[in-house]
Amino acid sequence: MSVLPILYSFRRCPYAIRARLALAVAQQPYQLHEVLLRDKPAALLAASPKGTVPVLVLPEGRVLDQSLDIMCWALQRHDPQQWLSPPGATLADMWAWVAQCDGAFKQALDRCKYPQRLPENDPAQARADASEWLLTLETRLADSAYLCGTQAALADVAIFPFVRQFAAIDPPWWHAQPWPHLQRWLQQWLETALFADTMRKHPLAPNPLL
Ligand SMILES: N[C@@H](CCC(=O)N[C@@H](CS)C(=O)NCC(=O)O)C(=O)O
Repeated sequence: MSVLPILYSFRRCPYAIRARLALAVAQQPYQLHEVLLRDKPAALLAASPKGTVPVLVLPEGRVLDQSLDIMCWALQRHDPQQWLSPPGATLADMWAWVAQCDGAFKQALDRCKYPQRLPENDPAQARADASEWLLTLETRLADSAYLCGTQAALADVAIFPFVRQFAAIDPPWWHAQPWPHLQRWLQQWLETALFADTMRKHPLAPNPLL
């Protein structure tokens, strides 16, 4: 068994991105196993039969197969930027934002991204549904630099990979929206060294990281 935790990950998956960001900021070493979602390794399915990524297998055998659990595990070990406890917000405040992202927004995002996959999907309605929540973020970010105040926190990091995915569906449309604060917030995250590191390409074979 590995002495380091093993992270099964897929580079572009927003859930995996949020997990990798938290592991990186928390300076937790791990071994990265980049996987193909259409050809999942048996070891991943043995650790977590539901077959989604990210999955973190700890050296003692414990398996974390939810991205938010991986974020919390990493940040509870080391949280140098106070992502779990930003001034002026509680964990409950942050979970509320993340629940909106992972719930209704993610559904609308998938309907925008894969318009043909769902029967009777109306892409215009999907975009309108997604935009409704993005406007909530825009309103919030007009008042404060980050979702939970003046400091970046778990809510921002958990959510921006999904907004990134939405923005990438139709970049000219995204840039034409009257959402300057949201656009700035996303752009700022995309330009961080942390994000660049997290998005480095890795071969499919296991790769020691950090
Ligand atoms: N609730 C899970 C969701 C993870 C998830 O759905 N990941 C997608 C990739 S973005 C996945 O692995 N899907 C399985 C597949 O496409 O086969 C989490 O937060 O980790």
